[in-house]
Amino acid sequence: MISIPAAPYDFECASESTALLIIDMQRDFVEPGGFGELLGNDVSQLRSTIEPIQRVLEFFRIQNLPVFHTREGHKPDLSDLYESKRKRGNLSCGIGDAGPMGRVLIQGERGHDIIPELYPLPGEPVIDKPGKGSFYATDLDDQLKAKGIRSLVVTGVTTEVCVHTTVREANDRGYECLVLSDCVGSYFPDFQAAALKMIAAQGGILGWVTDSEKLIRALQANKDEVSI
Ligand code: TIU
Repeated sequence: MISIPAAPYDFECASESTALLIIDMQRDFVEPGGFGELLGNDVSQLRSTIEPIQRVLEFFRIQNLPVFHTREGHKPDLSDLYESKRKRGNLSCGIGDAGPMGRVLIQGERGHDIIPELYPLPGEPVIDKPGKGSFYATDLDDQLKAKGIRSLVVTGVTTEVCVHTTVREANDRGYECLVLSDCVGSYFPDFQAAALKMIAAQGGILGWVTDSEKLIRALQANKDEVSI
């Protein structure tokens, strides 16, 4: 077992049953002209997550540990888009409309794709999801079970929306989630702080919180021990 310093107490996991989950690191959320900006947000708030996620991703890749990416978005015919979601926000340019990076939040469009800094390698699963949670209307649970995954290292955007929804869904399905505070981002600094507190409060009611450096240090120490 690997022990990672975290709040509210050390997170214990085994490397063979742990995966990295990178949630919705798409142009539509982190680059100007995408869905995030059309919603009125300052997307630069999210960009500090990119470098720490890159370091964690590189570590998982070098160690041959499983990595899952997700993308929020909809089919070009909008058959998986509820009217309630389409109308939300009364946007003049909303989901499915033509925006600066193609049709907003639509599969196959430039804005929908994952940013080049974190682009999936061939063979890394990419879960396309129509909702905020990564489990709703996807086969993520089946894919994790097939690989024997029990623990998720959670990164991505946005902390209080898709990250929180995913952590809650995972929690109710028996997964243990370790959220990396510097690898999850919100458009709202006060939401970021509150959302992270909510996860670790009450004895880790939804999971654990640490940062990328503590995770990498613990995984590296475990690897060194194993190879001695
Ligand atoms: N708007 C917002 O904060 N988030 C989303 O719409 N989706 C995700 O969090 N991925």
